[in-house]
Amino acid sequence: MNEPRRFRTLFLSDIHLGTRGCQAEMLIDFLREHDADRIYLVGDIFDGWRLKKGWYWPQSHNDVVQKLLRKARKGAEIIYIPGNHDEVMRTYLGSHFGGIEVRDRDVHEAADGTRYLVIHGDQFDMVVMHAKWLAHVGDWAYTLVLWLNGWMNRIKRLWGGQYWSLSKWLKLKVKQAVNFIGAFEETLAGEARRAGVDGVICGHIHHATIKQENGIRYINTGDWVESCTAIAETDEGEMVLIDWAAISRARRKGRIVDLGAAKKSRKTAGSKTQAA
Ligand SMILES: [Mn+2]
Repeated sequence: MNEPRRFRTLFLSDIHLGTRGCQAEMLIDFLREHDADRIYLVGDIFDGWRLKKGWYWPQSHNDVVQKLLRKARKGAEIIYIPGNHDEVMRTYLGSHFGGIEVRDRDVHEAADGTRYLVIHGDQFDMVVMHAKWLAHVGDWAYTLVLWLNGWMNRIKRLWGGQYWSLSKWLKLKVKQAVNFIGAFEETLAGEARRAGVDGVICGHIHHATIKQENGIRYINTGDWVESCTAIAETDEGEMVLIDWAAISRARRKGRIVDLGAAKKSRKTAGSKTQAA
């Protein structure tokens, strides 16, 4: 087995452990093959809303947790930034669990000096919904909407919190969803600017990307429900998007090619033996 590929930092979000949609096996493979000095868990790591409706926790979901704890034991710094589906973790801000620290948001300084705000992103749902009129009002209204957003989430949860699936929504209303993604990216980039940093790394909308948005670096980690993506920082501070589903697919195809290559090399080796 190959040595795991080491990065300076890994960013993972929207794993949704505790739901049938969670691609735990894919994530276990990914964690087996990747290591980092620092790992950010950028929210919705487990799905408290779903678990409250009915307990679903197969062995593979345990294995994901064990793999992460093991990385922490071996010296990785792990920072847990809660999201809306695991917002129960927001009551533990500043706490440590088996070497994992819980923070509401963080500023990550990359090796090249670029500073990123790391946040899940649900805090801005209402800002995104009302982006148009919020652009015309003052700072106090923006702050008020952020505050309301927190309460809206709490009320939603009290009512049993309808499970919000972006993919389902995408299929229903493609055009509006595209607009929503655009507005989300703009809002989060705006928040990074307010925080006085160069970029933002977030999750929440299950749509992985690395782009420039009005002079701000916008990075989304994607998810482990559909896309199986992660963001990794190299030792030089470069941010790369790892599409693990695509890599796994290519490998499955590659295995057939490899078998052919092995046959060929055996033939070559055979002819060499004959010649010798
Ligand atoms: Mn979320």
